Amino acid sequence: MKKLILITIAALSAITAAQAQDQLIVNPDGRKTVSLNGTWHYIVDPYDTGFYDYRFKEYAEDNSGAYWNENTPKNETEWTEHAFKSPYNIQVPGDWNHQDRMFLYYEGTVWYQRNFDKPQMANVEDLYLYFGAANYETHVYLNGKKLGMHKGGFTPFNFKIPKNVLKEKDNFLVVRVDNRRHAEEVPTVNTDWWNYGGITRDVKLIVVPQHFIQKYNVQLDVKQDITSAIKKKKFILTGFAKITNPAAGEKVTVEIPELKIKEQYSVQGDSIAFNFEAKKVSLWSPENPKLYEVKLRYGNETITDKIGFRTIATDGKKIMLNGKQIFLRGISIHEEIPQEMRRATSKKDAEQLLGWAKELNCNMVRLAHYPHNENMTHAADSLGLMVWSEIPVYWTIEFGNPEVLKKAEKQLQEMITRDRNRASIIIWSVGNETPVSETRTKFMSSLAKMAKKLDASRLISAALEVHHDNGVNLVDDPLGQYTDIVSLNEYLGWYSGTPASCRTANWEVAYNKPFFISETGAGAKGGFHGNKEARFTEEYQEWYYKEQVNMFKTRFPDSFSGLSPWILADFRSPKRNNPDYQEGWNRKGLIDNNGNKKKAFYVLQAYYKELAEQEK
Ligand code: GCB
Repeated sequence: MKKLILITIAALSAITAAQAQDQLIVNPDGRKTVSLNGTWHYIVDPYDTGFYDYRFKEYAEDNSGAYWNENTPKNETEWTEHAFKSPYNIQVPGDWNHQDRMFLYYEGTVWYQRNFDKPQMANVEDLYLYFGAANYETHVYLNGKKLGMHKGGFTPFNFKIPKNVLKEKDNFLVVRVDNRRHAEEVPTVNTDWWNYGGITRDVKLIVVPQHFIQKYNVQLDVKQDITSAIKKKKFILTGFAKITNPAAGEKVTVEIPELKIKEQYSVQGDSIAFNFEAKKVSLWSPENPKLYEVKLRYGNETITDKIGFRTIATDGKKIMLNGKQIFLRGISIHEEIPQEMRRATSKKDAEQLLGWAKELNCNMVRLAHYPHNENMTHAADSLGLMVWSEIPVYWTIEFGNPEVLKKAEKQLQEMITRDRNRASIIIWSVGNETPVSETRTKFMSSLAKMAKKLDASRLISAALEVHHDNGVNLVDDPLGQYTDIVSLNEYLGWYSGTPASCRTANWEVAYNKPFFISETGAGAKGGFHGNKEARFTEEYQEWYYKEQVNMFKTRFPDSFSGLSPWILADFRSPKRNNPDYQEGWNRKGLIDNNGNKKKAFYVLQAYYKELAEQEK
């Protein structure tokens, strides 16, 4: 009996170990990698036939019916009911929805498969399989063995490949991706965006030595007085590195050649924390998106990154970038290429979206409503666009469920771990339009506190809703106590009244903090013209923007510190079913689904130009 218990415990811990997600390795592109992007095979499996047996029990690992097992019949008499082969081909990265019409509305399981050979490189000591993201629940199998599982559609994850599982040739990699929505997930079942499924971001093998730096951070010390540092041209840089499997006596070198910095640190336990002085640092800003090459060396590995240095803080009602007040000229963006009805993934996609934001004279973008791919944050770094980055805690999720909080916390942690070296990111947002209640405020404030604890060098926010009180638009959501910036989604003239309501609206913010409009917008079908009172005409949207701008200039509190209107481009949403004007599109884009600019684009562009000129 005792023996049996021991065996069971051993078996259970083996499963947990296999399924636990390995610590996220940051900056794969700054290391040795082999891309596994390209053409994969797939099986669509709405009934999860490849996962459960006919009693609907999960298959044993070695069962030949399980789709993670290669099951090629040796001759025509052998039974088999699955195989991965052409023409069932799918591109990775890429949502499945746009790849074949039959996938447009699909929500369920798709199995992906490809083969790969062991990379032929010097120092291949350990291999990790890395996914930029897959939406939503992903199970990964190699040569019939489960490597692990990950939940969350917009953050990266990796699994170590055990040496005894890897073969020299023809490794059989199978990935089960399920994008079904569930009440107890993050996001929950109800969102105003398309539930694109699949392996939406890059897949790669990361080649690391046995002892390596898993994550690190190099930044300006937020505790220094930045104005005097600028005057004296003397700055304190600070940071850390965390080592996987540290080797006795091995040191970490941090090098910034252009600043003539080369420092060595001994590892304490599994990490180093550092602080050093740097002279004449050219600070990162929208006007000067300066990035320095930073190298971190440990043992056989040198990781290369490009990092900008800047500080972001608040001073009463002001937002301060490098010690100077800044107004955020933003725009909200979904990670979607409207002309092709698909998720944005590549560098080129990022350049299209952020290029439009630059044309609009933006200095900031709100990447809604989930962490966007790394090409976006890297492009923002080099284009000089400040970023609001958000986790998909959206609308009414299960705030009373502690498991849901854990899921949100995990996504927050993954987002911050991945992107904390991006100078462009100035705001971590913990959610959007969550309905006020005690339970929700407890949930949301614990996320805000966690974000601060993980990264004290950025501002925390969340998009809130207005409270109508005796003819006043009052921004007094109790969550505002926990955020650095009080942000509001405001649709005056679209969801209530006409744009003319802006002329008489009264505004009050209950906090002595910067006030930010995280959304405002109106729908218009590109190319549809008419009377400005008529909904969905470009003229209505243009009028809306004119009245809004006028209200910002004349009736807004002095804490008004920026805006990110909704939204750069039209985006797909199953919730938008007006048959004449929407047809499955949220039409609040300033750019339509063919890439054409609507009239309102030019109103915002002119306002931003004016603001930019005032700043000079
Ligand atoms: C909002 C939501 C956003 C919607 C938008 C709209 O407040 O935050 O996700 O898409 O309104 O168009 O109504």
